[in-house]
Amino acid sequence: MATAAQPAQKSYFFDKGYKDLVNTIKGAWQRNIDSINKYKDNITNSRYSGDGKWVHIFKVIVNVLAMISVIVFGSIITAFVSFINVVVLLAFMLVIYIGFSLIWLADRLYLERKRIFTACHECKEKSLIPTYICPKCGAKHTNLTPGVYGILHRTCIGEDPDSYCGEVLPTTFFNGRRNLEAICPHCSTPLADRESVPICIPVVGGRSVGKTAFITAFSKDFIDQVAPAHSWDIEFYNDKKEEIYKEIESDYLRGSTRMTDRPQDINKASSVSFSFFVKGPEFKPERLVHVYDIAGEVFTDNTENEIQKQYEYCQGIVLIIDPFAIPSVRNRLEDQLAPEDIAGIGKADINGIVDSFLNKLREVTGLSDKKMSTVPLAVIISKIDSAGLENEVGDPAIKKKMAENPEIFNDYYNIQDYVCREFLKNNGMESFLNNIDLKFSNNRFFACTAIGHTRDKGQYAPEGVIPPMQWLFDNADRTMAKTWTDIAFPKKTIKIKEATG
Ligand SMILES: Nc1nc2c(ncn2[C@@H]2O[C@H](COP(=O)(O)OP(=O)(O)OP(=O)(O)O)[C@@H](O)[C@H]2O)c(=O)[nH]1
Ligand SMILES: [Mg+2]
Ligand SMILES: [Zn+2]
Ligand SMILES: [Zn+2]
Repeated sequence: MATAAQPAQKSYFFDKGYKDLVNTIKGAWQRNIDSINKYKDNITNSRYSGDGKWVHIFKVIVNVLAMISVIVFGSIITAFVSFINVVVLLAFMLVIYIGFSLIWLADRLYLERKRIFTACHECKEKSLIPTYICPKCGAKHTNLTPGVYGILHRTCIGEDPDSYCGEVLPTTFFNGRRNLEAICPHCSTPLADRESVPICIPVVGGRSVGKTAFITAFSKDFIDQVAPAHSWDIEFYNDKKEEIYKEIESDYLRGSTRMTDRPQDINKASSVSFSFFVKGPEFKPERLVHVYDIAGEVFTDNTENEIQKQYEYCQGIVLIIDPFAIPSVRNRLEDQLAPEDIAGIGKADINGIVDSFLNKLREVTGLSDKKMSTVPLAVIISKIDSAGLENEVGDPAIKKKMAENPEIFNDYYNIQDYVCREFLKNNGMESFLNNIDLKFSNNRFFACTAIGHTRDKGQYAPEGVIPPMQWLFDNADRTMAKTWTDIAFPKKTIKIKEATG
């Protein structure tokens, strides 16, 4: 609980009460010393004032006795009274200490149990409690929790020593703290998280694999179809995110994608989050979805502006693979591709991307090579509308398998996982598959087309973008898993060995 001093009034017993006590005790002892000095003076005066010998002796005896009694009884009484004083103050301090500790604990447990934290949408740093801003004077309260400044409320004194603020601020989750304005403790970006439960999903992959197209298709379909079907309300995180959604809608309508830049200004973030709240009676508190779009360049050139802190706490990762970036697939099917599709092929080597991604993951999470990551990983083969890939990993391929051996191939998304792995294996990507299985204990393969056709040829017609996200969301969040149940994913996938005998 020890943190930087807050611009707030400390409770009496932890500040002024303690000083008052010290002064009282000091004063009492000083009075004893003063009395002793007075008796000493009496003796000195008697010596020089011409008292007779016997009178002087008498006065000496009386004053010495008085001094002794002050030293003995005065000290005992003063010590006793001081002791009572200390005990009473300590008792009050203890009661208050226990009081704020219990409420502090309740607050902390609530945040932890509900998995509430703030994932800065700008710098991606995680904080349990952001820096709250006093609505009256703008003072920064870096630790607005129950404590020595108050149990349920604290009084802001402001940061300027010459002016007193006096605003009373709530310090817990249950009396309005979430409604105060907040900023990121690391980069001071204004936050609007309102103590919601974040669901953070980065979308990773090389340049031009279709990350932005995937996010566009997912966001539009989730907000337009999935949310209304479940009676969830969507609210954009802030105006900037609403702007992003306008771009998403216009790209969706035209069937285009925007190239995601890595900003040249190194102070700007390399990844952009599209963030929105999902609200509904089942979500208490509301969920805050962050989908991170990262320029593919970041994975090929190692040129990101900031470390992607979200890997440390994200609840799921989408790894997109452009099938046409696999040499054998490209060689076999290139002549069936439209010129726009050839131009849009991902250029980087997939194993290189994965290695670079794993390095970054290791960097932020501190996971050792041997220790597998437990974060759910959805590996998605994109652009399956092109060159008849649907027949290899899409719906026709799944139906064919199902007809071939209905006993083993009895679950649609398990078959999709199976055909995707088989496809990658048959195209020289076995080491990639092994690497994924080794590093991610919870992984599932999917195939999708985000645009549904070659780009700029009309509105998006996505297929397969929602299932991987449902799988990730359900893994991330128990309440989601109970409410978003359009697809029931079996716990176990089909192993290639099992199926081939
Ligand atoms: N046929 C087809 N082409 C797609 C699809 N998705 C993406 N593409 C093509 O791939 C190109 C790149 O897609 P983006 O979504 O911009 O890829 P990205 O991964 O965001 O790329 P960077 O942001 O540059 O790293 C697009 O211009 C399209 O030509 C799809 O579903 N079908
Ligand atoms: Mg992009
Ligand atoms: Zn920040
Ligand atoms: Zn204030």
